[in-house]
Amino acid sequence: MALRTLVAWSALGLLLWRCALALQGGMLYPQESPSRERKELDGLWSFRADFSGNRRRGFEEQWYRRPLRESGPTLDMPVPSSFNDIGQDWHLWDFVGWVWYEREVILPERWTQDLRTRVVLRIGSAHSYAIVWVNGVDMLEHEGGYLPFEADISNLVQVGPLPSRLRITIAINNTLTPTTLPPGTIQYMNDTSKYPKGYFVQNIYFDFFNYAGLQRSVLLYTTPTTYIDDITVTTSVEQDSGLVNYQISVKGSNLFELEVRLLDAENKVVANGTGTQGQLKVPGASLWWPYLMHERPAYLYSLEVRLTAQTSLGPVSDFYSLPVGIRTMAVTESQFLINGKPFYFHGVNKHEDADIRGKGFDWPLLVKDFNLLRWLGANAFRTSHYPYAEEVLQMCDRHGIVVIDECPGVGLALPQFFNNVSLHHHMRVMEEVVRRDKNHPAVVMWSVANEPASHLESAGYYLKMVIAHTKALDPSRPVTFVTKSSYSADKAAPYVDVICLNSYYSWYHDFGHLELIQRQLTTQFENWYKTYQKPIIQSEYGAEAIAGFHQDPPLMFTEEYQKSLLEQYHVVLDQKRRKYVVGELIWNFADFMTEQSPLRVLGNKKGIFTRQRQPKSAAFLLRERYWKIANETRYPHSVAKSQCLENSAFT
Ligand code: BDP
Repeated sequence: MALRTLVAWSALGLLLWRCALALQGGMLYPQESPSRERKELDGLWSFRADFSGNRRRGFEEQWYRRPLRESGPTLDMPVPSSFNDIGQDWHLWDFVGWVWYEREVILPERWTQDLRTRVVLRIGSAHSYAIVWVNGVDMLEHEGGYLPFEADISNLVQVGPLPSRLRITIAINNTLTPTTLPPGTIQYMNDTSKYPKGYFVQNIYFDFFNYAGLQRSVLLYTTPTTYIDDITVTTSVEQDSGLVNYQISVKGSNLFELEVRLLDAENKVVANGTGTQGQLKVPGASLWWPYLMHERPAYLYSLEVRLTAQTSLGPVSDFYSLPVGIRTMAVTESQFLINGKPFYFHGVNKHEDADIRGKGFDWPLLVKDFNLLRWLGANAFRTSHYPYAEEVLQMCDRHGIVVIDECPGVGLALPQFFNNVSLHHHMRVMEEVVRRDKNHPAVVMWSVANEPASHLESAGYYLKMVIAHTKALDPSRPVTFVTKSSYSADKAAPYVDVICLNSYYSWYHDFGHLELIQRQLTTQFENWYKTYQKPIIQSEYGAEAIAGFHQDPPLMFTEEYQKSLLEQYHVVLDQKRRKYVVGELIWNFADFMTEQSPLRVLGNKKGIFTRQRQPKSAAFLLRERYWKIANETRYPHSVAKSQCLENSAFT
């Protein structure tokens, strides 16, 4: 077996240290610690969509200058949530343009009086362009949904007598343009016999509803003025020792000391170090294994970093604790190795949406989805088609669910989307994704795009640059994009480490003809493998089924057809997975909302679960299959049992 040394941790772990991210500053997840506090601003915000013709009344009238209620009527808007499904007004559901959020908050005295405290405002995500004012002062702008951004607001809050009352105003624009990710276009309908003057529609080139708003938590948190700004961890294994390489960046002062300790799951210190970078050696380390791959999955250590510093105002200390999973990864011509063992992705693609909260982050939904993943015996998912909330990745780390982390590079369908401005933005988005997610052991691969028009020469160059940039940011992980082009036309496949293929045989092609799937899928795999000799993941396949629709013999849109289509795919996947196919991800975990179209019945119904997370027949089929594969591929070999249901056939 010729080992492709694309992603061997041991060789490359150190490299990562030298590869500083182009972005300034870290994006550590805000946590409470002896030196840090957080205050969540979730709950009800005041809200107004700017329905004016040019959507700019809010700027013309400077709505950020005074409380929003003083410039007109406001709605109650829950945060986190998408604003679209909350109201009863269809115009809000479909709104394109600027919406305004506002919230007032009173800060604790110690935050405003102790000048050794740094106060930060963090927005988990705002889709898609955001401007933030605090007490009417313009603090921050950010382009791109699905990723966090923050501003140090200490100067603003540490000024006067108590109480320190903050008014936070956030204007968000969900308009998609040829240079946003995802891209889109605005089309003015000029035929006044059909449309009123100024009428426009937003065209998008992807298949999910463009939910928008403050869809993740907004919070305030503190650090000392000299603080741990970022931590980068890479791991490798040498004989039976785990090696944890760390690099720490500190901001605020050059006069500091750092102590680093690694604790095991029982809180026992297993290694320690000092300084901004180093390597910790853990003899007999417990490795981080994916769910169902090993008897002891998802083992996490904690890297505790303690900073002490001298400042002009006196000594300060900071403390941050980062979960660390020790694991290795490598890609060969035909395998994806985790901890030196072949890993087979048997999982799902997801979306973040569900019922009235749209894409708003929600703990019950998160826990339910993880229970369903474990019930299913799924060991992986792709964050189709944008980075998910950080809390999702934390769950993956804890439960051993492997993640292909995808950026919002979806809908790159038109030639004009492959321009230099987009390329620059796409690279920056990858910097933000890697900066946020680099320390999650669950993340094993970056996906820079979904189904771009990769048959175009311009797309080939564009994707080559984005992939190269991503590899420079993080040489430790493989990089891919997901293609639907043919093996002979794709111009960017030469640059990926793993080929990810979407195909919809007997659904979008030769619909109704299930008997063609085996032939067409076999040809697909063989052509791609012959051309590239790289491992292949069937990154999407599936069929629509409306829960409760039944027909025998199976017809499209029934549960039976969905199930039969999957069965046909599985025959070929079973032949190829022992060779070079290293994964299968069903499209989709659950039904999800889309734009309205004659092809969609209240959204996309390719879920194996409904949008309310109830199983269709296909879910039971996949469950049986995933547990079977898990039991074939477990190390050391032993039979795993579903821990989820007592009345299950698998317990
Ligand atoms: C694939 C896209 C996915 C769609 C799916 C479908 O990657 O976003 O939802 O098709 O049509 O091509 O169901």
